[in-house]
Amino acid sequence: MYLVAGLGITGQSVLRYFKAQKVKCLAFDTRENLDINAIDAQYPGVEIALGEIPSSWLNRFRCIVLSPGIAKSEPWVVALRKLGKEVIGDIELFARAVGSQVVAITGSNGKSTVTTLTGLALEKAGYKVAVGGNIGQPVLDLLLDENVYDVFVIELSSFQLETTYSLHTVSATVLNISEDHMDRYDDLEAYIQAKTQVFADTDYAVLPIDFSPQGVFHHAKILRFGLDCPLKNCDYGLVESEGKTWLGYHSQPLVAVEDMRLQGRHHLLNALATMALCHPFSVSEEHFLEVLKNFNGLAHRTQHIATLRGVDWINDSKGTNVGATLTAIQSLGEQSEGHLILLAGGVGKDADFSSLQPAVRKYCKQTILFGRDKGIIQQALPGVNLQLVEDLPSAIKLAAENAEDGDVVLFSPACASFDQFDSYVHRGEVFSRLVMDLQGE
Ligand code: UMA
Ligand code: ADP
Repeated sequence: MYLVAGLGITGQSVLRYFKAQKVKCLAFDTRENLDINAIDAQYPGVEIALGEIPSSWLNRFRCIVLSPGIAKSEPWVVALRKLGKEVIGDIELFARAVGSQVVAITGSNGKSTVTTLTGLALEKAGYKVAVGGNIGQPVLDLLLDENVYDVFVIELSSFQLETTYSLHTVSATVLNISEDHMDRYDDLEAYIQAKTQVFADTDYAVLPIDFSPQGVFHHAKILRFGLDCPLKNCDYGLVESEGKTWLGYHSQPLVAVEDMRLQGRHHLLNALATMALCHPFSVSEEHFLEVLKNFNGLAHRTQHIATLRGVDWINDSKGTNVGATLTAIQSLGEQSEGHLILLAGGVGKDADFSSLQPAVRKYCKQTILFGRDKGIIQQALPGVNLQLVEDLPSAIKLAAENAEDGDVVLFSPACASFDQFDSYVHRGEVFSRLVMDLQGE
């Protein structure tokens, strides 16, 4: 018998999977006020507890399927482990059952972009591909799908990797490391350790040029990608040919940078990582070109929403950590020559916001902070032109009053959304709707 712990998107996919497999389980969520009516109706045989695990259940399960939002270090999880209960996640269940090839992507930023690009490139090359994981589509639902897939391309968070032990991948990457989720890890080292578990059993380890984790590779072949590296050290990097700069493999040009729809250093890195992840498969330069020529980015990632009275409004709600927001400020700041108005704030996850300071000073004429941890961010940015408001609608209103022709309003919170929104998607949708409402004013 299993205990499914957490009844969000992941927990509910585990319930569906167990139902299809006719596996018995109990279900539990720490949130006492969670509305479980819909869940209850769908899984009539499953007992559900909220708040605390009933003591009468303790002898009834041997394995916990833990949702990624619950830390393995929670005292009740630690206590259950001491009782000998096994703790796994949905990715581990997937790993034990999957019969096809898997490509896995983790890192602090760019995961969803690279996951999507890799899925598109493999599809273009004729593979039947399923894309899922932390990107929002639980992997177990992909297994229940009636389609038969050649390759699963999955985005993994550090949380998911903490409860994954037997995932075999054809290729896997840690795209980059910058501080995130410091409210869940003792230090950056512990966060890196969780991320590098993705290499535990991979045929090809795809690594940024400046990242050399120790002792996690076993039998893997290593592929390096990067921009500022001499090509001899890089497998996938930039190549000069015919007077143009290309994304290339060693000295072989593959796709001209000017042919990519998305520009910016981070997208060059994302494209190179995609090529490296596809290395073990048969994907040609024509396939990559088709994908990179047409890919216009995902919603909520530096997404242009509107130009109103000469002011560009950009939704980067997926900028949920300092590294992502820095990337957005730098790439848009260079284009807008210091005409940026930054809107940021939310749940800070114990991040060190001081690393934003040089870029904010250089590129942002004004910064408007909102949400739970606005005061913490303020303290980390001395000498910056800041204004503090309660919530996102007030921040948008203030930005609209202050913005002048030629300005760019960048909504890149550097924080999680859970103080005032359900998710980064909900937050991005609210931003986009409120910006569109400005049109009528
Ligand atoms: N929670 C409780 N008690 C519980 C269970 C959850 O309080 O018993 C809280 C968590 O602390 C968290 C929230 O509920 O605040 C959601 O947690 P969850 O584990 O139920 O999350 P799911 O709805 O299952 O969604 C998860 C991922 N969320 C997290 O890891 C927090 C989703 O990634 C992912 O798309 C989905 O599984 C499918 O795989 C979101 C995310 O924010 C986008 N990921 C983090 C990130 O990208 O930085 C890691
Ligand atoms: P993730 O899934 O890791 O959150 P996304 O692909 O959704 O990453 O991108 C989120 C944000 O991170 C983007 O809006 C952009 O600002 C930033 N970003 C994207 N790619 C990179 C990269 N390679 N390096 C640094 N920042 C990036």
